[in-house]
Amino acid sequence: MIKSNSALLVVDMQNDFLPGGALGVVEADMIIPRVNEYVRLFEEHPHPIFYTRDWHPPETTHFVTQGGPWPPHCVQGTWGAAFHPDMHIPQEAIILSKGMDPHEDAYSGFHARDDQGHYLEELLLKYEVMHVYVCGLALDYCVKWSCIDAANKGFHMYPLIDATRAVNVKIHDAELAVEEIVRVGGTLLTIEHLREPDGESVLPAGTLDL
Ligand code: VGL
Repeated sequence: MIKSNSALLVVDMQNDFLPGGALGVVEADMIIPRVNEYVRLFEEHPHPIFYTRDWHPPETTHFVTQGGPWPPHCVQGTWGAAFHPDMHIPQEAIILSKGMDPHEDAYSGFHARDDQGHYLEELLLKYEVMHVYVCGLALDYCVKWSCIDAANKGFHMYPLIDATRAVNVKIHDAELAVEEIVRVGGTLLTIEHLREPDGESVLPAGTLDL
């Protein structure tokens, strides 16, 4: 069951983070149907749905070409920055962009703004959201930092662990990310918990297939 005063945050489901993209996350395409299923559940109620996107300028200190950690990706207006074509994006959904400043990494969705410059936190407060459900890419970067910021800003936070995948620069990064999210108060959920009338519980992290 989805609580009232909830919102869904779909993080960075962009071509460059999917297989074939500049920073393609292994098996990220496999989560698309599940992400779409969450979107439909939130749409039915209806609850607000936010989509973040990395939206970098061609030159940024986020890229190796300027001394940063990552190959160029999600450059504004390019194919790589577009949402994957199989993503279901309702008309009412709110698109938020981040990483436009040439000196910021902007991993967290809380650094993202809508086309009028409103940050995610302002919009969540406007919609009286208390519960933030988070899915998308990548678990060990933008999903993790979005979850941590949500908790720090006082929201209840629920990572949807069947609708995310990790970059795994190091092999245990996915598990470490989950541990960190749980430590700051996250409640791990899968689709069954939202489909069932009173289904919500904490899953033991050891049983997860990430
Ligand atoms: C991301 C690495 C670099 C993400 C963004 O969306 O998780 N990861 N930039």
